[in-house]
Amino acid sequence: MNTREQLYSDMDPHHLTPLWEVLHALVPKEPNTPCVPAFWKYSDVRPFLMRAGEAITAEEAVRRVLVMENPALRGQSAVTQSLYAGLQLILPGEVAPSHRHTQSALRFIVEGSGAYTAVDGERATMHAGDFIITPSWTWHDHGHDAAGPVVWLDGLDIPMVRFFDAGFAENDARKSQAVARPEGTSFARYGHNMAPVRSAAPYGATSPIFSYPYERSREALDQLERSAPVDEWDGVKLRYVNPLTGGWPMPTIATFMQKLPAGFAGKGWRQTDGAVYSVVEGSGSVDITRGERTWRFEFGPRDHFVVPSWHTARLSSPGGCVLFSYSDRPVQHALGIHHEERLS
Ligand code: 1HN
Repeated sequence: MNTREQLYSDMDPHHLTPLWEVLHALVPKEPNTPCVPAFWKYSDVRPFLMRAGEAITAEEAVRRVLVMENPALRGQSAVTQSLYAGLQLILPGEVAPSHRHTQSALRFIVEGSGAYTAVDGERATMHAGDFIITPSWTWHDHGHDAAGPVVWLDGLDIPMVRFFDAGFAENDARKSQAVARPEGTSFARYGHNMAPVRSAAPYGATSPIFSYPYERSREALDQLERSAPVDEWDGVKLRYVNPLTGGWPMPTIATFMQKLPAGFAGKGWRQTDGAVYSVVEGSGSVDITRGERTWRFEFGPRDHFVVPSWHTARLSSPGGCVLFSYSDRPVQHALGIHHEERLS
């Protein structure tokens, strides 16, 4: 053994390790995510969801969800290093019991309508394309008194909260929360570019709007497609906002909706925030490149895909499409580490 090897092996029992052996990996020249691009075709996933519907009730499962795991992070319930994604099914007559946790959740409705989620005693009825928020540490349960299966995308900051070792959770004594306010109260208070005169933010850094209806987002994108220049990278893309701050609707998760006009062939970009996409309407393709490798996903309605950090992506859509997406950008902004590069 040479001098260095002797040093390493002598100090190893003392839990000491030489930085110079790992420095290059600790501080890479550019982001070097272990995550890989991944694609979940809804026609592949849906049969498994329906089988899950036969295998277990929502109540027994607590949350009947198929977790979309990044293929390079199997076993970690993570779609990127910081984010979780899953598809949740609720069937008519079912209840997913009330609980709360410090992890924040978004719901993006993928299929069906008429189920509800209740947050702090106010229900929000789900329709495809709606973006619904469960703020950190709020009681929430889901139920379904209407017809047909309802499936939504759950996006949570689970890996982030796990990283900080800051997770708490509690089950409610009640299965479902009592209705405390009529549905739509929050939207009436905060959803019309107005706000109550004398009230503080009810959920701290999280938006006081529980449900951002698809109808409104879609209308905005349609009008902008007709009346404003289309971005060469993003098409027509808007971010959801917390109306009280103008900032992100959730402290840990940014959400976006974009429309690619028919014939769109986008330019490439890369960002340090890996993003999860849910295809709302229409079809198209995404090319994701890193180094020598390119992945191409041809997507249609209800498909999901992930563009990892610092992978170059290009979107195309011969017939036009609408995409919802989310990422950890608020955290990267807060830390001053978000980077974006747009290729010309
Ligand atoms: C959760 O509470 C929900 O409330 C969904 O619907 C997915 C994944 C991990 C931990 C808690 C929900 C979840 C979750």
